[in-house]
Amino acid sequence: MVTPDPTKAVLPKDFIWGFATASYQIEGAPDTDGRGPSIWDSFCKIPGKIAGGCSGDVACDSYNRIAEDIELLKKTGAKAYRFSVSWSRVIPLGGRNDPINQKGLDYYVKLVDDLLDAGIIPMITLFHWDLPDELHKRYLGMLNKEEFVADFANYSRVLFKAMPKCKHWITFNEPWCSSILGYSTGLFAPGRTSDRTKSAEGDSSREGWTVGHNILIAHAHSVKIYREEFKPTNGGEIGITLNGDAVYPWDPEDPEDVEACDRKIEFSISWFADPIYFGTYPESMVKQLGDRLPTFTPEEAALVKGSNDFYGMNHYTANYIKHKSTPAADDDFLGNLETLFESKNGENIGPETQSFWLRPNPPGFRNLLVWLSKRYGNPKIYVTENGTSLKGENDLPIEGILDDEFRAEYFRSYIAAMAQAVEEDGVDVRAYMAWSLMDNFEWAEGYETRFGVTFVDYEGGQKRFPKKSATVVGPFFDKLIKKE
Ligand code: PNW
Repeated sequence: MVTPDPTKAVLPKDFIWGFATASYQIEGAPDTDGRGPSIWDSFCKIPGKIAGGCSGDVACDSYNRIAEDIELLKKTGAKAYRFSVSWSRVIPLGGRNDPINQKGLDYYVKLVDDLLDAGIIPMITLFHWDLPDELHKRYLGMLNKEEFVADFANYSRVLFKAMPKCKHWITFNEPWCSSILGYSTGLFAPGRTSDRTKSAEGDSSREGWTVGHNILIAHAHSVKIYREEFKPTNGGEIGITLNGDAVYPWDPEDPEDVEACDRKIEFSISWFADPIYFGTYPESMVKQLGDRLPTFTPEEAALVKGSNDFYGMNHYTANYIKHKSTPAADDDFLGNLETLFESKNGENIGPETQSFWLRPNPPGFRNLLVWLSKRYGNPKIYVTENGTSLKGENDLPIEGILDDEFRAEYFRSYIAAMAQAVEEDGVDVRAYMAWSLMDNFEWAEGYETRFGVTFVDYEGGQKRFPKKSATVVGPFFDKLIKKE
């Protein structure tokens, strides 16, 4: 089914849209101008961790081709660009007493200036998973609350000070992924898990929850610094970006499946959003995890509560949710339930993509926007990522890759669902960043999975070729955004 073209402008006049990327996924140049290694540089060196045994060593070579990338953005008509800073480019060893690498910092200062000159609003993510490797070696990185919080505070301050012209800041990208994939399943750097076939160290029953807790406190400190030391003079705003999938009960007649749906969202989103909006963890998590879930001191709870100027939302897919009747396993992180692509009645959630976890289901986006808006008191929402891979895209000849109607239709239908949530349900969405500006290093899936609206020819010297989808997003938003 083809989504009808929007007939009405329903998004606010100052709505901003654009594309997102992340440092380790696009920059390459791991040693250039004094950059230090991150945990992803080290993780990629471990055999078997990344599909095809590849790394971000070259990626899209964006560190050297940033002028070209800005041209790409201009061609799409984008109003904004969300990118992340590589911490170890700016402070190669990462710590608060370690030297700043001026050349690394200058790269981002110039990027902000060049974007603004091109009429594009910069949106900076401070942390998109590439922790300086030295901090992991020194004190186990995000597992160490005192050290990590102090080092992240220092790093944030360095960036806020250097880039007063940036008015949109995101502290952490998807802390769920850092915590669970990095410290419970071990699929992402630093790869810690209880599974001794994958890692010599780790405790999946506890470490993920500890890391999530420490990230929340680091986020809150960074927000306090921004609000007290920078916001009064620079204006600007700051928030966190959380990932979460939409949910449908596997059996809509079974109240336990219906209840498990909320629990699924609580274990992914509310884990972070409840402390930020209410100062407490969700009851369902406290109940299942007991003392494995850390507790906030009253000072910490007060610091974390209210620490969002906007809600950053990354969203891709949906699942059918089936409750489990047996007690939760120690390494369970979903809320004691199963996530499925088919319902009891045999309905399919959406077509397959190249990503095992991703099946498009646009109405789910609207449902989740409504759920979030209700639970958190109608916050201002920035969609900071949304996009899809295509089954078998990498195996197509270039003409096939450039004709990515499946991705174009994903964007039309997801953006239309978002517009409905705004118009009919009163959800306050103010920004939308498509993932991603270009094909890039898709973490453990390497380069086989492409998410870009621009094809990057990895074998042919990282040349860029816009796909059909790159030309679709702009005109679609043009019709949806009010002119006055
Ligand atoms: C997000 N999952 O990650 C990230 O923010 C991006 O860096 C990434 O490239 C993009 O989505 C596409 O994957 C996710 O396994 C990675 O459920 C994995 C999952 C979800 C999000």
